Amino acid sequence: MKFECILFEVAEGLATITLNRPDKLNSFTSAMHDDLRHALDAVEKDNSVRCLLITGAGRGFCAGQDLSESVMSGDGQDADVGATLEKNYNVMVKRLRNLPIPVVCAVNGVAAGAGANFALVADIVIAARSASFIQAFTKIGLLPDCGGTYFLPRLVGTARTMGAAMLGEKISAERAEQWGLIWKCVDDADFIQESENLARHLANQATQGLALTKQAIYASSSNTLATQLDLERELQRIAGRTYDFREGVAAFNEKRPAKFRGN
Ligand code: T3D
Repeated sequence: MKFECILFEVAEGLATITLNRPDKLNSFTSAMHDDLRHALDAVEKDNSVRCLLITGAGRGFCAGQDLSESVMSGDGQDADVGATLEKNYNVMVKRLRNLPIPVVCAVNGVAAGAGANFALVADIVIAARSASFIQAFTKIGLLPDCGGTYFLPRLVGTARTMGAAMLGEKISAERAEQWGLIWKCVDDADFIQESENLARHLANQATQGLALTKQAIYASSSNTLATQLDLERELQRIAGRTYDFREGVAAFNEKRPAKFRGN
């Protein structure tokens, strides 16, 4: 498969997408969206893939929409930002959220605008200490998109969301970890190794159990306790019928590491 704006590889159950327009801080172009669409097609079709890792090449993670390709970059007469969201960003966010495997985002540098919220789509976000998150939209008269108005208040509450969205200030990776915006901030020197270790670990876990974990946790914000308990019961029934559950219990009882197959 040929890609123009990303690198894509699959090895030992781990698919890795690297946004690859480093000179422009990996900002999104329509060609990059096409590449991401095709990479996600490949991930969805390949049953051997048990974890997806997303990161960026160079000093930035992703600076959001490439503003030289913005709907506003011409005369702006027919600007319809909603159409761009509908065609590219919204589809991508929903596909990533619904992937039945863990998605890890390794934020190597600045993540701004749609790039910041693209990172937050992931199930687990790890960031280099020098990385940062900027809700840059306010500086160009837009509101947070790419799921930002959904993810941010759920992750950090309304007060911090409003501050981040209205002021557009840089939020350091350390602060993002303190706020609970991301899972972990790690020293730059350890970042690549730790991100890969984390993703490889997940690629060897009980994949179906992890898919059901995602499903239950993401459903919880709109469920009552009673509905959520019912959902846990139903999903645990499914998990309880997997090979990996049998293997996990057997491994515990036999005092040996489990060898999960992902089903
Ligand atoms: O169609 C639509 O418009 C709707 C879609 C909206 C979704 C969105 O994502 S809106 C938000 C778009 N993003 C931004 O507003 C962020 C713009 N970038 C920045 O504010 C800064 O670049 C950063 C704070 C992220 C990083 O600053 P810094 O000083 O570390 O780097 P820099 O020098 O600004 O950028 C380096 C290069 O990347 C530079 O190119 P050059 O001059 O060396 O050739 C810069 O122009 C380019 N770059 C950075 N961000 C973008 C970009 N080029 C195009 N689009 C970008 N978003």
